[in-house]
Amino acid sequence: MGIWLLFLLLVLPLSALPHNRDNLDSEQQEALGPRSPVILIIGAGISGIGAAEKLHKHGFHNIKVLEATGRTGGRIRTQSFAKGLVEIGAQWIHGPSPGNPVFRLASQFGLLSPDALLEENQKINLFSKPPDNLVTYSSSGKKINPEVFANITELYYTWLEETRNFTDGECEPGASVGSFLRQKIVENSKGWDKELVEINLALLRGMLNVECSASGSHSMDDVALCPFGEYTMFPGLDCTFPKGFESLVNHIKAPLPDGTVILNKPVKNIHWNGAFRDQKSDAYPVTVQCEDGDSLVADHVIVTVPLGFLKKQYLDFFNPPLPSSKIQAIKNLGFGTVNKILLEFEKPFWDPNTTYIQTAWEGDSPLIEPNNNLKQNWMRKMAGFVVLEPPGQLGHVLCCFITGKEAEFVETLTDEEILSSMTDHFRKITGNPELPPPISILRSQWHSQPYTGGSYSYVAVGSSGIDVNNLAEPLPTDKEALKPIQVLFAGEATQRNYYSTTHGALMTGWREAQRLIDRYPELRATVSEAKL
Ligand code: 6YU
Repeated sequence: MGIWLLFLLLVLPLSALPHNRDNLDSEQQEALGPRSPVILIIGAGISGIGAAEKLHKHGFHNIKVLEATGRTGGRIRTQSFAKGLVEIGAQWIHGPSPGNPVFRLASQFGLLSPDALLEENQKINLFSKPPDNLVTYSSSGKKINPEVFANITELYYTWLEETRNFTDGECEPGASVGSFLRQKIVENSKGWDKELVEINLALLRGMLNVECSASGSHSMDDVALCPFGEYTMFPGLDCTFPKGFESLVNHIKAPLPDGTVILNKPVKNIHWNGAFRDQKSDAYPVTVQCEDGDSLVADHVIVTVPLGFLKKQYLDFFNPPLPSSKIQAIKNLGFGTVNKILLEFEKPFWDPNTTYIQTAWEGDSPLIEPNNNLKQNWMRKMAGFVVLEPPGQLGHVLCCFITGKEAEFVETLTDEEILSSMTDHFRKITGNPELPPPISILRSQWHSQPYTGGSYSYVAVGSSGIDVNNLAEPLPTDKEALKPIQVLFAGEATQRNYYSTTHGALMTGWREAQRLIDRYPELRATVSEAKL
């Protein structure tokens, strides 16, 4: 401990510190009366709502969740489309098994289908695998022999598994998952039959596009190799919510008293490390300024805004500014765009048991830089079409994923432009020039959402899991430990092993709630254990 810090500890009277109960002894706390700490949570996604519910359950009654938009759920967003409900954000519980808190809550609330609850499904251990009953067309309309696809896929998944075997310090600086896979492809392609080279390369390009949508990156060359294996999967066969993913958020928030969540309340900035007074003249270390001119004081603020928002706003959002470790983390970590385009058809042009339709674009290869004429080539980035289930309840709907710069470009197109390109594409691959166009379209535009700025985070080349930890670190940081915790950070990008997922986000909301719960043992004593 520095000599000055020791000196301060000995001489500084408690009253000189910002008013916070965890600096006071029990007599002083009693004299202060039973004021519950004021906690503001910024953002009503699953991390913010999860934090609020946990704090409420543990006896904290002075909580407000400030949400910029007119709805809760954030990147969990269920909408009506075709004859049923679809997701334009999170879709699957990745790894639905008891270790996964989203699965646990969804099961408790009775939100899952009987299949999803089968024990044998919870035990399936998958990192990544191609969908069953998949059909592949070449861009000029030839059906690709499933055996050709199966052979190259098997190789690809072996290499992909290998990308997870590195640990810190084992990689060249700048090594990416993309560069590793490319090296494997170059080495292996020397042994391929001549007539398979073009199709294998086109198929591998498509697999890298799928990988971009899992990682949320423009290119796998942007995703750092060494920390890639830190991302952890729970076992279980991915499943969906029959009544929509938002049904989970609605259940989590149900116990919160009316008025806890304030919608259409964008926060402009957070002033911390101060002594801000409320009407009763109590002093608080933090005040939050809203875009509508309101200011709210707080003992603690939990910031759950997406990394995409922080990347644009971190300079103006915090006063005093963030420490350099946090700024570096915000700049270094990746946050890309993954969008969905949903298309409804009057009648399916695919066989009833098909679950996935993909295109191998002739001439494409992971060994050649993609042409960057986005207007002409955006469709080549499509990762394929998932056939959404069940057709009986939903209608005939295909959902396509598109990532990166191409996804951002598509956000600028009109529905008509997208429909026209899609119709041409389906006519070409099926060889049916009369194929009827889709009857309706719905798509996400996550990049243009001002309070999101993209889809989810990844550990980019030049960053590591340490950046994720630094982003999660509360303020003031340890060096200023004399001060109580004021600003806490949650949200998917702050979870080192489960980033980019709903369960990762929920874990971080709970983590930060627990950090506060641990600081107020006297509140814990007021809550019966049965409630917890
Ligand atoms: C999952 C899945 N999934 C698809 C797509 C997307 C995401 N995810 P939120 O943003 O929810 O909340 C913050 C709030 O803050 C928000 O409401 C803002 O409005 C508000 N806010 C911002 N600024 C503010 C201000 N100034 N004032 C006030 N409020 C403000 N996850 O589990 N399964 O299938 C998918 C998918 C298209 C966009 C997903 C999926 C990611 C989750 O949706 C996301 O992590 C959480 O919802 C975030 O919650 P939150 O609370 O943190 O923020 C190896 C390896 C690779 C690693 N990746 C593998 C996993 C792949 C991820 N899966 C993707 C697939 C799909 C389809």
